[in-house]
Amino acid sequence: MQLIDTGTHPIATDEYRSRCRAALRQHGALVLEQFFSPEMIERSLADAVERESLAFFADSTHNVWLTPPDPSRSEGHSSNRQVVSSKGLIADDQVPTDSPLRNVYGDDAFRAFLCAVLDIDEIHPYADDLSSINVHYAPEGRELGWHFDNSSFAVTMLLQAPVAGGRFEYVPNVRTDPAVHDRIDSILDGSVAVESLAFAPGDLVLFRGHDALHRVTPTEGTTTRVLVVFAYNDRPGVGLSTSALQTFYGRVD
Ligand SMILES: O=C(O)CCC(=O)C(=O)O
Ligand SMILES: [Fe+2]
Repeated sequence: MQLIDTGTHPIATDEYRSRCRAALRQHGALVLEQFFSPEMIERSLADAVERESLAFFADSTHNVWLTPPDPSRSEGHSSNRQVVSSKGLIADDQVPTDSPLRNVYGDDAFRAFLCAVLDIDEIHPYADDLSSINVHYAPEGRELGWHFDNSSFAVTMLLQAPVAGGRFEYVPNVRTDPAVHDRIDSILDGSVAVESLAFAPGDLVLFRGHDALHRVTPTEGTTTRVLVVFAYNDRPGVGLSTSALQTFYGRVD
């Protein structure tokens, strides 16, 4: 099965790689439309829909930093303001062994392309059994609250768009702003304009979510938003702590 449309997206060429690298550097996000083949999307979506009932929904609240609350700060401080994340997910060990997602994740040409575009020397899977490939599900009314990612980059692919809602919204360079707490307040209060990133099933999305505050709005309508996260590290041997595994997956192995 062809995984990537290399006719439209010549990922092995220096010219294409530098164009993507420049665009990511400039915008903090890169959407490569129809990057994956229709067969790959169709197979992965069918596998994902079959496993939706296995998804773990933490139904948790968290702050934008994904850290525990800080009792030494005021209630309104950004470390104590809670947002809701109600989407669910399945972990790497629930993705079928013959899934085309595994072929993409492990593909040398794809990894070399990511290294070039992300400007990193090495790319490695997670050392734990749960984190490398995840499928996220947001049925009607479910969302992902405002947060900064712990990792410096994210690689995702939408498999199914909801009829409405499920919009990816972001504000670049918030973490690094000297007025970071005020910026967070106004974003959480909904008093400033935010940007949104449009992408469709089959698009490859690269996003620098470490410094950009971002969220996904609640799904509207009965079609579940389904999205794949390909999670990598630029160092070998990195796994999530048992407390992080428990929070994200409701289990540690
Ligand atoms: O669902 C998305 O499009 C983004 C997911 C995300 O921000 C995350 O998993 O940290
Ligand atoms: Fe994120």
